[in-house]
Amino acid sequence: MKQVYLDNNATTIVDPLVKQAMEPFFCQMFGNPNSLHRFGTETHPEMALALDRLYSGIGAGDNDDILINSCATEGNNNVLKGVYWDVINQTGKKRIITSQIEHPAVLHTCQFLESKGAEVVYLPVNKDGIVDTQFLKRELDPDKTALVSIMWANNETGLINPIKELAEMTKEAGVLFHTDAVQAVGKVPVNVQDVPVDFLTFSAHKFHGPKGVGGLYIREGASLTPLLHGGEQMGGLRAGTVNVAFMVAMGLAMERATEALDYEDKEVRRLRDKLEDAMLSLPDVDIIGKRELRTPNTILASFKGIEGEAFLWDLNNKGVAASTGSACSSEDLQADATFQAMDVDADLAHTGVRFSLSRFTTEEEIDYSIDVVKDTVARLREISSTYSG
Ligand code: 7TS
Repeated sequence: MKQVYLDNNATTIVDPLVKQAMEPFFCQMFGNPNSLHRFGTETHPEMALALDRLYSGIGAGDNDDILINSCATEGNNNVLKGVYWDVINQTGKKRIITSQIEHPAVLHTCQFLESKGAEVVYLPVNKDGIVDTQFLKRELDPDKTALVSIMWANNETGLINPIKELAEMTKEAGVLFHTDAVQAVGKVPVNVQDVPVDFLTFSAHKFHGPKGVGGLYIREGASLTPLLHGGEQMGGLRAGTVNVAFMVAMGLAMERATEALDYEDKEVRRLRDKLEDAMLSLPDVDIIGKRELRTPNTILASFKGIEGEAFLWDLNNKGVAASTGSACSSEDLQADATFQAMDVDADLAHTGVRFSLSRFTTEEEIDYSIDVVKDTVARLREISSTYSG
């Protein structure tokens, strides 16, 4: 049976060239980069190249830092807990402003910090499903606020926040700004020259790198207490022997994802729109968020009267892999807050299904998925009408 992977917001296939690039670091160039012998030092040029690729990928300056870490969850924890130690615990500024639609890596960390005395404001989204600068303006009291943390693009809806405006407003107020850019890197241009963020998190497995490696960008001058203490790796900002293979892989994955941005914007978008149009040709289907406000690869669709999980099950049986939202929040969709703000039918919370493409998705796969979606919707609706009849 044909297998079509349409859950690329959860994770992506490793680019075969990226896999090939990390191969030598397991059994040949396996030295600890901190060792002084040849086994250690021979890894340095490849590590420097990987860093260069990461810096160019997001437009980082020479004096900025990019910490190589284990994932975006770690990066988000590092920023929020670091600011807790550095600012909230040391000054009268107790407030963190975030949004209701963040990934649990931010939301649950904020809830933990609330239990330790931080005051957290969870901004709602507007009728377009994005965080409005006006909402931020109301809460952004520089005397009280330690950090603003707003995601670049949402993982469930693909909706892109006005991140430049939000970051500029925060900077003008003299407050630190963090963005979780996990769902933006490799999908839309991400450039810290244009957007004045202090901290930015990304994760290799969302742009065709391996799982278990990520990056945390720190702008020059913004300091952050480390999450991990120990050795002097990463200039003392993150202790622990660097995973050289994964660092090299992430560098190449970043370069290739950045080079493919044009393809993403045109071809991935075209295939996404083709699938979306086919869904919209069916009765009682809603798609969340305007197309032009979304990353080019994402659709969150609701098929009225069809329970999301039943739908996924049927799709899976026919070889199409989609999801009911974040694999990280198993019960409710993170997007519940979005639905409320957008006045979307409450039923959607149970009927929402996310389809996310990548540059490895083919036209043939989309055509097959369209047939499967149409058949499945017809079949499930027939069953439900038989029962209700
Ligand atoms: N932030 C965002 C916006 C994400 O989408 C995810 C993963 C993470 C952080 C966590 O990344 P990790 O590197 O720590 O794994 N999101 C999803 C998802 O939408 N479905 O499965 C995982």
